[in-house]
Amino acid sequence: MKIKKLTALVTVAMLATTMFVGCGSSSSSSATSSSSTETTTKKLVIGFSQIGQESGWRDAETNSVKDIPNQNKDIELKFSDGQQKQENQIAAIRSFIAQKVDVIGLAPIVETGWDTVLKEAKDAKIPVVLLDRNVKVSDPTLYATFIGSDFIAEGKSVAKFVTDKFGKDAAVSIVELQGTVGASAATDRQKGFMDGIKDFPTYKVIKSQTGDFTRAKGKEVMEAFLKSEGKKIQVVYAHNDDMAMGAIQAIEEYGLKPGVDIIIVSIDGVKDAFVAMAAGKTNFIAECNPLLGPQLVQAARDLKAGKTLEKWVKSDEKTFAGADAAKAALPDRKY
Ligand code: GYE
Repeated sequence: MKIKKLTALVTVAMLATTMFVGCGSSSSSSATSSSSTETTTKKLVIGFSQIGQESGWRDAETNSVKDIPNQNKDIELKFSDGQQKQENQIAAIRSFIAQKVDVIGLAPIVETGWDTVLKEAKDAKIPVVLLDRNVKVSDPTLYATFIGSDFIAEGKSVAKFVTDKFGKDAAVSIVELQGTVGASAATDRQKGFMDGIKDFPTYKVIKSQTGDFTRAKGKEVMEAFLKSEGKKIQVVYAHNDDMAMGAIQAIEEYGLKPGVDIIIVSIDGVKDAFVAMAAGKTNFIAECNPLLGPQLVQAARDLKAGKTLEKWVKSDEKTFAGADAAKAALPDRKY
């Protein structure tokens, strides 16, 4: 009797399982059939590893990338925010590889330390497109292309504005707010600027410290600079606009006039910087284009089609000096 009951139970359980499996298979077969109709229109999948949210520039780039699927119905985007940690970016790339995306986009927080994970992507035959910042790798075939700005040229253009303004023989005391330590955008902007003032031996960078590309840190570091150097400071060179905005606040709180008592020069071209320059609070902006989503799409399509890309697709950049230039440019600023 007991055995009979057990057999009945097992039979019911088996039936239920079959029904469940049957159900599952029918739904999965409908999924298969819908994906088979999709095979002709199979989406191109891009995995993008972003650095974080440190600046207005970064937000503009994020928006540009996140807009990709809206503008391109045949593209699926997987987006990951690294929250300022290289290890998070490496984990994101590994997860994109596991998910077998078609192309990986990477905005690398720092230049070094990417060899291993890029090799893994290469072994999986997934091309990597570097967006906005560059890497230093042992083998250049570890990435397909770098889409971004010439940071050395940006630094040089800032230096040229300063040397033109103060002239050959002036003794000029400069403080520098550096971007994220180890980032190509910081290293090269410093290099370009130093190169630009090298024939001006009376120009001195008297203080230089990182402000991590953020407004809050830019303000904090500028406060410390003002505390130790005070009115000696004639120029603030900020590696991005957000740190310049922080410096403006610090200078105002210190009781000096930014843009007048202290000349402020920075890079990016975000709207806030143009508003500040229109108000005379900052003096020079070297533009750096964050709207790289469409170029990432183009690169992904080309790679999927088997094309070899140029190793560096350079952004076009403009420079702007003074309140009038800022006022004229403001209505057209896109970020
Ligand atoms: O200038 C800065 C951002 O990598 C070019 O990163 C980018 C830089 C940009 O946080 O504002």
